[in-house]
Amino acid sequence: MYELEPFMAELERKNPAQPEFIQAAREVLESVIDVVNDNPVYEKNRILERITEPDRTFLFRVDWEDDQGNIQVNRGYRVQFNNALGPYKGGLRFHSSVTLGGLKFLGFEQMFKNSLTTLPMGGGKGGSDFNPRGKSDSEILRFCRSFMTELQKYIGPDTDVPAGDIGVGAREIGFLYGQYKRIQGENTGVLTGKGRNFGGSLIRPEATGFGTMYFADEMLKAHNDTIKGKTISISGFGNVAWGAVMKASQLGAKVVTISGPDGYIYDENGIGTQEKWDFMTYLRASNNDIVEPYAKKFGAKFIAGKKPWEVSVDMAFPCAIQNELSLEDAKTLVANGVRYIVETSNMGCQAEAVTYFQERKIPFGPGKAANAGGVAVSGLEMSQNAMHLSWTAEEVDQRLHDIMINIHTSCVSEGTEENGYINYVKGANIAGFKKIADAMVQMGY
Ligand code: 2IT
Repeated sequence: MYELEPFMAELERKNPAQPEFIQAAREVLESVIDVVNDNPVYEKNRILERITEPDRTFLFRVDWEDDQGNIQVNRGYRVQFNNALGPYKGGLRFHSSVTLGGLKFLGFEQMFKNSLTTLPMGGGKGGSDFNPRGKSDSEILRFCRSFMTELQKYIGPDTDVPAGDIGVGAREIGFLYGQYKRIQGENTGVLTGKGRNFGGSLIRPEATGFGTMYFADEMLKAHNDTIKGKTISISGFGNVAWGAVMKASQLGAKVVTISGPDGYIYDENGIGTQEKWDFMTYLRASNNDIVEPYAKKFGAKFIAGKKPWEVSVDMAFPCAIQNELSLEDAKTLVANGVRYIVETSNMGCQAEAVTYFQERKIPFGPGKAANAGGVAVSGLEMSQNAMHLSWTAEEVDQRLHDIMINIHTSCVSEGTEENGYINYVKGANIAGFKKIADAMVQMGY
């Protein structure tokens, strides 16, 4: 029999100063421990010990030259967490907060998320503490070249397929892929999120945001409700927020906030026009990491230094970064009448906030289910690359939609409690875990 607390104590002892990894592991283990103890074959195969230890981790130095001719030094990482279901798959994050522990949490989450998509992908994550804020395009190019010069040793289209994440969008993927191709001399699906002209999939840029709205739509249907007419708050202003804002508007909801490190925008008219969506893309490409210019351009309010969770809405979608929504924020949202939370950033809510929502029986969709559309379309990009052809936007969007509906169904079947409350966290963790654990058992140690 596994016991949660002694297991967690040992995991913490082995992974000191990795609080996010411990937080992510605790959440999954709390959900799956009964399933594991009911199936002795899992303990016999030491699945919990094996699933909480990455297969391997690469840590390397990245030297690059800034525009003044100074040599800058950053750290690069790739965590290959688990490849039981397929090649390691997961994004690269360029952000000043990146640490090994942070990437281990992301790789761990990625493994279960990828399992939920039902596509053949294992879990991995990588990145650097390089901060794109204020960097010129040529600095970003030089950094990407240097980063890939080392990373290319460890990845390949059938072994490990990175993609984007925070700070890594189409521009960075293009630079990274260019360097991979220069060194390896091959056109392969070794990265996803590529440009349209060199193997990228239609709908990949929109996929995470579209997917979270498809998932939300299913959540509402399961509660005899509809997304049409709902008022929504979104945090962040990058790729994920952009896709989510567009799909929410198309489904008839009104998004009233986006946010950045500088504060949040409150747009009472709704962020519902192509011009506003294009402006979000422009803000991201400008490398300044601020949203304030939106307020001036569209006559909306800018609230400096605050998060959007103080606004009264029907649904809240954290779309920025881990732990961005605290217990205090959860209390404010609930006091203001929020009815659904759809975590779209990876582990966007602190553990106490999640518990607070669940105790009040507020439907809470966890990131590893709600945001799986991004990596799902990455998986579809791999399929298209392997076949050397490309699908239409309609075909990719339809497959994405079906995958999100299936993920919702899996959450409901594994997570519905006796009182009828759908515990999406538990459902996603159990459904994601079982496939990986069974594959590991079947393949031996
Ligand atoms: O967190 C995520 O799922 C991603 N950053 C996307 C990963 C991918 O391989 O597309």
